Amino acid sequence: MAAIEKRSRQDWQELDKEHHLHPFTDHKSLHKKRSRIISRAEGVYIYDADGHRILDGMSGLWCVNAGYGRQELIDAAAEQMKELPYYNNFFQCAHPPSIELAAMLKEVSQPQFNRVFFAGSGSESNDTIVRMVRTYWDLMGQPGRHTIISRDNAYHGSTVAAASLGGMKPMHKQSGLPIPGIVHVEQPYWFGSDRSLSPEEFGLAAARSIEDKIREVGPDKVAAFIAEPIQGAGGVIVPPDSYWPEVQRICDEYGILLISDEVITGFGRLGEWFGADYYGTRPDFMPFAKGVTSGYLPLGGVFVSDRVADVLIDKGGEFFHGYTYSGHPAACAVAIANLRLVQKEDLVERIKSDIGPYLQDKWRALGEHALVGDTRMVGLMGAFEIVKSKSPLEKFDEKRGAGVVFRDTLMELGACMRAVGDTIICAPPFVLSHGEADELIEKTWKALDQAQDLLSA
Ligand code: PXG
Repeated sequence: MAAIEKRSRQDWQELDKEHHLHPFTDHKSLHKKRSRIISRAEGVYIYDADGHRILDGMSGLWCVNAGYGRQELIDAAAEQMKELPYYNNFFQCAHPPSIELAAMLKEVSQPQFNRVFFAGSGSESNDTIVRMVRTYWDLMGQPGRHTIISRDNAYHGSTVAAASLGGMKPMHKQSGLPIPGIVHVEQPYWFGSDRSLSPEEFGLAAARSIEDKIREVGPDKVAAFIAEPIQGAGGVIVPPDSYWPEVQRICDEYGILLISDEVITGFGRLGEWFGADYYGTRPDFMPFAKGVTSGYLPLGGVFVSDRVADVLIDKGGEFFHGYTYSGHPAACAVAIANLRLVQKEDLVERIKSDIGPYLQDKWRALGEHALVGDTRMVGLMGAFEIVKSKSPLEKFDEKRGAGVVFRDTLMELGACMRAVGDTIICAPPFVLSHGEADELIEKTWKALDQAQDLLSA
């Protein structure tokens, strides 16, 4: 029997307004127009309570990689819930789903990763990393090494430690963050710079800002550097090719732990299993979440390299950290089924050699529209920039909300992407067909034309 009652759209909206506080939401403005109620989904489409079909160009929130309605995942959850709906991995216990998944994750990751620590979300995973990184250096006899370097405009989650790692200024301002021992350097956002350097020169300079920061803080005080291979929530910031090799060089030279935040890029999004594989880095930690279960149940975790895990195990004693839902059995069972599905359908390779290049070509062509100043897409993770004029380059006044005008227009046409300021971002499910890619692009062109009329009115 379904647990959810049948109600009209208006009833849902009213109840929502009265009782529900949403994440990252200005409630006063939401209450003026009410929430869009999404009531079901199938394949790459979501449906609202009025029955409108919307092509989901964001895979939910960068997570429904396998698409909606996958019976294998539904069955895995139901069967595991019948067998063992919950037990913990504390107090010298474990259960088959958490063990099986840990072993499976080892198989798809780089050779330095043999162990995984489970959490319930990406934010929790990054909290775990702050604790583990500092504990590692304490155990190495270097307790002064507690500073973690991150980047402006990074997103690493919303708990106190994860938001501190993040570089979102409004988040810091609202709650007295970052916590001590977390500092930020510039992001490798060439289009957002004054473009006086070539992208390659700019990439090197952005990487070297990490080295400058290490010298400023003191090399014996820096514990780790954390970054998303491609910044996601910050606007799909694809670094110039020169960036990551230089970052790896700097981390190696100063003995600093490298944390590759794979919450969005993990499990195939870039056409490789991880962003670290795509860029050829060798991280010491990889936090993950989202795509590990295709979002069907919440699960996060951290790949911990032998360099760190061996020290924690040999010298660490008890690590005073963990979550009730670390390795939740139903979530782990769904993750196992999801990874098998990704393997069986060869979805990572499909992104690399089929749907990725197919969508990328069409995405690049959007650059011919008068409103589009820059396009970029790696695997199935892309963005374009809405501009007022291309030459000379002129952006819209922030208050004009050009990105939101486009996003809302596209939604009316039946497709969904996200606006980060005037940057439009897109990350469709891995199972997107060629026909669905055509539909997404067609609707984008139409929405750009309509947005252009609205913005010039
Ligand atoms: N790291 C990265 C790179 C993320 O993108 C997190 C950590 C935190 O994960 P949890 O599971 O705690 O949310 C994320 C999450 C957006 C948006 O608007 C992006 C995220 C979350 C919510 C909204 O793009 N990413």
